[in-house]
Order: sequence, then C-alpha cells, then structure tokens
Amino acid sequence: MNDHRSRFLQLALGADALRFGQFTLKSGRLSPYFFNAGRFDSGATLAELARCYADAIDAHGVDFDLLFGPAYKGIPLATALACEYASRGRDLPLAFNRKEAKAHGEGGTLIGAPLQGRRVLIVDDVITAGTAIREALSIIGAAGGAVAGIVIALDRQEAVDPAISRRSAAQTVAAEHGLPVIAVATLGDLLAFAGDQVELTAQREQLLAYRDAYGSQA
Ligand code: OMP
Repeated sequence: MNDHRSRFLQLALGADALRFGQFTLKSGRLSPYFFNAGRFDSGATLAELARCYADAIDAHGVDFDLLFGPAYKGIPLATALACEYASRGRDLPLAFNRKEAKAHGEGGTLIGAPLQGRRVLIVDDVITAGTAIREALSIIGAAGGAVAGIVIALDRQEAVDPAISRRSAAQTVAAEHGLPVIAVATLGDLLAFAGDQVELTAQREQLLAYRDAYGSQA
C-alpha cells in the first residue's frame, strides 16, 4: 500500500488523530482505537489531509459540483478540500450547517453556497453506525440538494447489529440511498498498514479481535 491510504494513515498517526487504547464510542462499543479528526489542527496537516481526500475522490471518479461539510468536524474538512480543489484548478462551491438555528441576521442553519439543484458531495470524518451521515442526508434533501456521494477519512467497517447482519454501516447507507461512500482508508487498510509495522503488532491483534466482534464482512 503506497498511495493516499498509507499517506493518510501515517499522517493520522503522526498527528495523534489515530490512537490506540480503550475508547467508548457513540454506539457504546468499547473500541481499541479511535480516530479524532480534530487533531488535524494546523494548516499543514489539514492541507495534507485534504490532498488525501482529493486523491481518494479522484481515484473513485464521482460526479459532484458542491462540497458540504456537516457541523462540526466536517466544516474544516470540506473547507480544506475546497482549497485543495482550487489549487488543482477547480473552484467548487462550499456549504455547511450550524447545529443551532439562528433567528437573527441571515437566519437558518445553512451557511455558504445554496444547495438547491446541486450535486452535493458530503465531506465528513468517520462512519461507525452511519447516524451522522443520515442527518446530513436529510439536511441536504430538505434544502433541495441532490446528494452525489459521501467521502469520509475513515470507514470503521462496523456492522450496526452483527447478530442480524454483517453489512457495514457505510454499505447500508450506500445501498439504501444508491450513493457511493468513498473512504480515504478503512479498518482493513489500517490492518494491512499495521501488518507492515512491527511496533504495531500488539495493536493489530486488538484490532483483529474487535473486527471479529463488530466488523462487517467486507
Ligand atoms: P456514526 O454517527 O455512528 O457513524 O459515528 C460517527 C461519529 O462517531 C463521529 O462523527 C464521531 O462523533 C464519533 N467517532 C469518532 O469521531 N471517531 C471514531 O473513531 C469513532 C466514533 C464513534 O463514536 O463511533
């Protein structure tokens, strides 16, 4: 693996955005790793992260004409990606939401370019159960946008209820909405990456056990 996936994983580990230990997830699961996109907290790390996103999107080839960053973590990600595309010669409109509606000034919950009639690419950090992405889908639909796809940095490839189905949350969202879900890297990529690093052997064992318990088949 020597492309945007390994560049991203190296960047995330170096920035402490990807950490090993014991973490309680939004779903209540106890995870041996956690991805915190908030640790991409400098211009240089965000710029390199945006290059990884753009390379993953371009490798996939999705057709879109607006970037949408869901509050809060998606906002700097979509913004950095818009800047990266501008530096590649493509000036894309950008929009995001706020979590609490504003009753004064411009009002509402949407900021930036109008979504009406646009093919929107959602830019977010991570998918576990897909709750955050579903919220973004309904916000965009209500504003008259058509979602063209979803790009995330990390797909944790977890089944929502492994006793019922081993389909991942990303696969479920993709199938339900007929949308591509593009990940810069997946848990599978992280396992392959960790397999090449002797110092990550113990962490890899924990990741494998976690995947056995909650992971999707893909
Ligand atoms: P879902 O809404 O379940 O897909 O989970 C996405 C959200 O989980 C993210 O927006 C974060 O709030 C949080 N999260 C992380 O940021 N990193 C992780 O590695 C795992 C989670 C999580 O709680 O599942």
